[in-house]
Amino acid sequence: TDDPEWWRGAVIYQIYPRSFQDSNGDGIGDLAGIAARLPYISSLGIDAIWISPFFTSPMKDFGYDVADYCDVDPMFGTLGDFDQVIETAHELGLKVMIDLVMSHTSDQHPWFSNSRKSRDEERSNWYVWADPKPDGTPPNNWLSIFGGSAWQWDARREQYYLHNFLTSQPDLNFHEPAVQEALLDVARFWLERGVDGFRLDTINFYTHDAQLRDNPALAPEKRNATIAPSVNPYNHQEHLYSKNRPENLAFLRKLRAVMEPYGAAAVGEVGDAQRGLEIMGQYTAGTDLMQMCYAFEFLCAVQPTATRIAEVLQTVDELAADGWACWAFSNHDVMRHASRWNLSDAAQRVFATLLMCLRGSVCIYQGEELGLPEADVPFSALQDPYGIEFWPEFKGRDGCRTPMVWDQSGENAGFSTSNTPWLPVSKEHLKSSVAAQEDAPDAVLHHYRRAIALRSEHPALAKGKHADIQVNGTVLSFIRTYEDVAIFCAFNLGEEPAEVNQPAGTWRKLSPDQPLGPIAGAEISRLEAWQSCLLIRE
Ligand code: TEU
Ligand code: CA
Repeated sequence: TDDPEWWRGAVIYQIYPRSFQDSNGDGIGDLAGIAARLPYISSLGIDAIWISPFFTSPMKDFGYDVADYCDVDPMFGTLGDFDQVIETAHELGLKVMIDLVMSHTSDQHPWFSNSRKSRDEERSNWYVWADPKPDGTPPNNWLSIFGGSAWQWDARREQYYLHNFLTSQPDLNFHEPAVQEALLDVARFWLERGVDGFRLDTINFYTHDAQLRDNPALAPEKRNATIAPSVNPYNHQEHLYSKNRPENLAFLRKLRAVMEPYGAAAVGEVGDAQRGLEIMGQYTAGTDLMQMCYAFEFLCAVQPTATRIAEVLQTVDELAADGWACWAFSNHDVMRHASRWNLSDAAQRVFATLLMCLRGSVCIYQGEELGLPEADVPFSALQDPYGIEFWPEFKGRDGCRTPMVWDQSGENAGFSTSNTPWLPVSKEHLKSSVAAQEDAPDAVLHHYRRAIALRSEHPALAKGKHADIQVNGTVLSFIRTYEDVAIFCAFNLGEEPAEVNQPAGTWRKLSPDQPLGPIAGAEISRLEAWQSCLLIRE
């Protein structure tokens, strides 16, 4: 389809390529593996895939450290393999979004090699270099998300360089016009190759304060009490100057202008514990910035209550009134939500239905549709530098990155023929493999398919407005409206039966032949524990 608004309300399936399907037995997933599994992805009824980075990389952050933006890492295959992914995806009617990591490169990128050589190279100013304070300490108090100062001393240039993430991920200097041009060229390269859009990594980190002012400490009342400073001091600083700078908008406008002739869409990742939705509002306002921003609100540690979800939805309506959110419950950075929220099977189904009823676009992360719990990865098998740094208080991101479980064949559940996949397949996941669930009509996988199908059949669910967001004890309800269609959605997020405020008018059950878990009778004044109900107005 050539609908320029294909992204609005779309269901996007996130693929973590290392862990999806290995096609050549080296224990690492690859592009040919993805191509082979596209029919499965298509069978879910989703609209688009987002593939986490597969570019040339030393893999210190598993591809989020790019050494060549315009080539495929040999580990993942070739540009030809990527062309094959696009071609097959398009044949199946799937859009392809790739993950561009523009805020920083790998320290192995030739741009950085040149920049660190001396202060008079062509690309000397392409990264954020600064002199030490008189006592030799870093230029300011900015912190890295992955631990310690955001500044790394470079003995050759005798200066510090900025890295918001690993020391091996130096930040590009967006105040240098040539940097912006080079990055726009990267976007053009992939658009010319046929991609339909981008997931843009950490867009609120693009620009830093040129005066390098210190960040203030975060006021105690704004702190997340569950995060001790010893675990990650980053969360106790207000990142006023190291990110969210107003100059980001000018670059995002240029990027959008490059995308426009291709009808491409972008979802920008805005990580900010305090101001995420406000920044979403800024970055998705109007029609010349981002189409969508990726929201962290439901990637939270604690299971969101009906009240919390209502509050988030209302805040988006206020702060991003003409913008657009992209929601996710799980991704490659956080504990899988089945475990993070400690969900029963019934709870998991209600949350899946809820996700498919949210105003915004939505992402599901590979294995989420199987209801996989977080895998238990022992320290000895750990790969994630973030986990290694903060173990055991924070166990890192490997537990959500273990290989996809396809069937019961061999040791590796159909993921790989290697004896040593890069992360071990979780034994606990085996019973939930795709093959096992395909044969079980009651499986979570089929529930996801039905919920996704409802969303794509009803534009009201995908892109309708909200009306009447209500909380009644543990019950969240809202009405989604689009043109003259209205759909009432109610979810009991609690362990006890609960009352529902019935909307006025005549309503009938939506697709009674496709029940979303147990649907209550025509009288929906009462929902059982962990039950949802969708009604369409006659
Ligand atoms: O993540 C950005 C980001 O905000 C994460 O650091 C997040 O806060 C953290 O992982 C929570 O556990 C993106 C990518 O998704 C992540 O995989 C990369 O490591 C990071 O950027 C650096 O490129
Ligand atoms: Ca491989």
